[in-house]
Amino acid sequence: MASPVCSRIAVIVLFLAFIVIDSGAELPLKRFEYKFSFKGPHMAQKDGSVPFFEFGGSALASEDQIRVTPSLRSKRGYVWTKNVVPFPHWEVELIFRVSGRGRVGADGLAFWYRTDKGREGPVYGSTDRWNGLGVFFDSFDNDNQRNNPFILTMLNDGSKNYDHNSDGQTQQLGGCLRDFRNKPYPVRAKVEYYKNTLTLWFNNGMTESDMNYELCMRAENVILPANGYFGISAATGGLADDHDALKLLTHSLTVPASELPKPDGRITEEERQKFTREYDEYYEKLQKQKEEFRKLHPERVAGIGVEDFEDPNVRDLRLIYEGQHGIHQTIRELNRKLDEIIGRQERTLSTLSSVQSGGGTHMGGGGGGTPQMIDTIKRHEVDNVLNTQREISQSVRDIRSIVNDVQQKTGAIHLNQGQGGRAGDGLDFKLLVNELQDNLKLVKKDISYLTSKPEPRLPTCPDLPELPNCLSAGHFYFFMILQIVVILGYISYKHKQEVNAKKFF
Ligand SMILES: [Ca+2]
Ligand SMILES: [Ca+2]
Repeated sequence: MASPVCSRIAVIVLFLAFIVIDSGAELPLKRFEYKFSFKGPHMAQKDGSVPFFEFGGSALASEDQIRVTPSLRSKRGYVWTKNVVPFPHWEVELIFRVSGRGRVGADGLAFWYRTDKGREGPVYGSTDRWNGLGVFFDSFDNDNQRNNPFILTMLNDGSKNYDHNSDGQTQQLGGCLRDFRNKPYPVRAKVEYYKNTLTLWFNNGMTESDMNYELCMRAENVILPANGYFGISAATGGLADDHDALKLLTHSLTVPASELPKPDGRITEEERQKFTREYDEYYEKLQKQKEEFRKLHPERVAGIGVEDFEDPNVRDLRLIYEGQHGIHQTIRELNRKLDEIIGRQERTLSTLSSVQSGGGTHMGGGGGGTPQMIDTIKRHEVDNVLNTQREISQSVRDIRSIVNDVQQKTGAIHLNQGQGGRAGDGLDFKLLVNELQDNLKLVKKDISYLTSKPEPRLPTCPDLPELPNCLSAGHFYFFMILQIVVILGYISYKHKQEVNAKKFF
């Protein structure tokens, strides 16, 4: 039960917060100033100009942006409002893109509010010694302090030269180290000058949102000259970036009436007479109109009385009462809706729990359903559920018949295997298996015999060379020739012996 209470408290706190914000709001009144703004689409006209702006140098306007400089070396471009800014407080949002192929870019882009239109010059494409404010988006690290890209604000009264060599670090009013180059979305800078306070917010372009602003700098007691011009300028150097201004959105800021200095109550006699005269004239006119109304609508005259014209105080009270009544009604309505939602949740939970505890009860025909079920479940939903259940039971029946079929076939196979003595395939199969088993046994036996048998003695050459069991071909021929020579020698010897013996006889 804690959640509904919390919800109601949250709603009430929200209302109170709105009331507090409303009553305590001291935000300036904002008005969009189209003569000091540009944005796409159709930004550039047919002749290439942008209404209420003038530009020069390398600046070029297209449908949806002004390319202040292209990514070419040593370029300078500038854009200025044609008219003098007539309002003392303002907020300017600049949406731009600085993109280049290099890891480091140059030189940077500047937003200006100054008393002259600083055409082509050395300070980010504009002239030096300005009178007013410069907000510099400095890409290139001239002083090698590894602190660029840097966003820097600088005031000047027309006497100072911007020090490029130190990146203006000693001259700045304030700034922040932020990378604004090559971001997925255009980056945004919002400059506000209100009641002598200068504030700069920066959106780093990592998202498309125009809300992700973070504070870059704030300075109080800043006095900017009146009647200045807004401008944008940019420059490239040895390195070059595209500097594209996509939008410039200017709002004038007005101090709320509650904060304006109260009149001291004294008015001149002339003004008093003028107001009195105006009041008399108005009163006479009103009386005349009442008379005319009475003449035109005599039937309603009786109903018109003093009570038809209410006192201003009474009217204020009535408006307050009506407002409170409206809030009261809204809270009651919210309460009612909350109760309704909680009731629905509880019903859903009870339905779920009843289904979980006794899922089969609703299948018997719905007679046992709770009253809430009858209230919430429609006829066609019940039909749908019944149809689905019918389909499911049909599927179950199909599956059961398939399973039976499979069981029967499996049983038949088992039977065939069990009755191995019968003729037919079963017999052949068994014979084949027996044969295979016998063969396998034989093979196994052979293998075990072979593995257990000692290694056969291979014929080897004798250790002694004089008893060769095996001969090489050379030895064989040698002994053969020797034998022939011995036999021939023996034959010739014997023949000689016989010849000698014949000589003695
Ligand atoms: Ca620099
Ligand atoms: Ca630097």
